[in-house]
Amino acid sequence: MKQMEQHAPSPLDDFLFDLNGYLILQDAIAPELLARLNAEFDAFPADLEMGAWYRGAQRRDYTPDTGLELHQAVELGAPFEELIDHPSWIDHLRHYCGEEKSYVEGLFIDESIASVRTEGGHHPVHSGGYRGALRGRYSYEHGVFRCGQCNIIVALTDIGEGDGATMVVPGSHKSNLPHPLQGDYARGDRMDALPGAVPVYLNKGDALLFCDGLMHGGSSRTNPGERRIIIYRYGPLWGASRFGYVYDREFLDGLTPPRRKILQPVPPVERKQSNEG
Ligand SMILES: O=C(O)CCC(=O)C(=O)O
Repeated sequence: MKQMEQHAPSPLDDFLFDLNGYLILQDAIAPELLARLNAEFDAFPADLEMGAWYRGAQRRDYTPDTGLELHQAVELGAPFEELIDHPSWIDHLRHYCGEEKSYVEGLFIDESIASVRTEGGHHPVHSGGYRGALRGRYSYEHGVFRCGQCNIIVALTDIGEGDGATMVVPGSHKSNLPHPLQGDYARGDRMDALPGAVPVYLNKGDALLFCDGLMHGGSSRTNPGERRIIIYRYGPLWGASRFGYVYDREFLDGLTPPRRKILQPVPPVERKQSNEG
């Protein structure tokens, strides 16, 4: 198996990430890992009920229109573990949201999702700098990035026109005003024609890296077939699982130490028997 090269963020990456809030990492995963991940997707039970578990992951679709979304995808098997500290992006994540050059340097994955979208599916626009949660906030000050959360979306299928590409509003991670035509997330408004939004077309194996504070969502899939992506959300090591998922000891012990450190950066303190009372 060919090892991928470690990619460090370049000055151009930093400039474009600051400017736009996202980067496209071409050929981020090797064809053989792509094939193994797609084989895992082929085996997903398509009729899994909401809330039901498949291996260590749970079906939890974000909205009725997003399609099958398995949360805790890191627990779906070995190929998913390889994405945790993948050399194509891990140094970018450490740099953008890993509290670099501070006393709490390090990363944590607080959500991981395997997503299958079919015809008619979409994900309404959300986030943006305006009144954004601290968790997704963008910041660059004193020569360091301090993003609250950055996402990696890995494309397992080619994503072109009509395939339901992720859309972003470049620069919106720094917005001070609400988008006047944003629509309503809960109502399921589609973002296809949102002024300022652009689709991010990807070849299978490419990855999209973006600050969660960027306005983003998924355009309508109008083509037949499936769009397959994996989303890993990274943030500082002191973060917590958004939905309260915890890893069991056996799973953590089976990981390589660098991967274990990203899923459990601060191991719990074991209380020792006290002599007093
Ligand atoms: O499905 C997509 O393309 C976008 C996903 C998204 O917006 C999210 O998970 O926050």
